[in-house]
Amino acid sequence: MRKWLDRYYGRLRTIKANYVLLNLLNYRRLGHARRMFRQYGVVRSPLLPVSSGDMPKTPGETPWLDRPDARERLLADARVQALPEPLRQSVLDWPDKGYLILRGVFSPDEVDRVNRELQQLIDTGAVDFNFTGRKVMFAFRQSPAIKAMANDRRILDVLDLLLGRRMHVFQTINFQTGSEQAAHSDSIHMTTYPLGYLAAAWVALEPITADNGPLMYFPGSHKLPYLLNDGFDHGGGRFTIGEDAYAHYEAAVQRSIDEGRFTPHEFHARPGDVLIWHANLLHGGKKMATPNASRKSMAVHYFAEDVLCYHELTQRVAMIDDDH
Ligand SMILES: O=C(O)CCC(=O)C(=O)O
Repeated sequence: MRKWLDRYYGRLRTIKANYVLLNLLNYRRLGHARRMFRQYGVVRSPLLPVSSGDMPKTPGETPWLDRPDARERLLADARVQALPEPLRQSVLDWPDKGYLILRGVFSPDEVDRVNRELQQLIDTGAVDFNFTGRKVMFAFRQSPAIKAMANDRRILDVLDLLLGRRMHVFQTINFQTGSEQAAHSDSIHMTTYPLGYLAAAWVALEPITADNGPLMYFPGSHKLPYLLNDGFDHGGGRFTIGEDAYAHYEAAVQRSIDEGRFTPHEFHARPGDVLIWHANLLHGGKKMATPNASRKSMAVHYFAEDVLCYHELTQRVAMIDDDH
């Protein structure tokens, strides 16, 4: 029965008309897309499917640390020189590595509060795992502790500096076990115009070791060209999203990892440690050595102010609440 339902919902997710209907029902939450369409001259209703092919032909402004002179700019920047070590060095390394690690950001109390509130929300049925069975999406809308962690200034200040714009929470994903998700770039799921104005922070909410499916990432891979719908066989048409689009995307990512000989790193962490990654850094979840091991953690995805946010794979604009 479960398999049949999964297949049924999987099919529904490929029909573009369903997203148009969903958009219509959530019209109020498309204000951001309406404003950004106007700002960037995209002549299109935000109700309709949209993807990178519908964006302006000029690429728009590149984030300052994705430009060739990023390191010189960082070295000349008084804000960067004033940062304490080791943060200053990590920020200097960002243009080359595409990630940075902040150790011990959150206290055991802050971590406990998040774990407790999430467990309560799960126990009372106020939140549930999504179709993957592993992710609790958007729990920051119900949990003050999760909202506070996602909006913590210690993370946001670093993100604002790295992206050169004010960053805002788009979504939280809470995990109780490893995701075991294959390597991907967030920009296939959450895309911006101009490209690159997204970043993620991943918070360890218990000890993370080689055993419980740590986050893995490929330093330097953010410099690969963005792989979007026109770069792999997505199999979609005018009315449908290709049923195997994501599998084909994952295969294309794996090929570029193999060609680029990127080395996977694992984020082994203590509760409260944070890893921040670039919009295009390839990353995923390592297989859990102990099946179903507990791996409490949270990923937060952030968009920059004044950029258009949309979902390339499912070809729809992002719904954004004004009070996010
Ligand atoms: O936590 C993981 O295992 C992967 C998280 C991830 O890929 C994401 O949040 O984009």
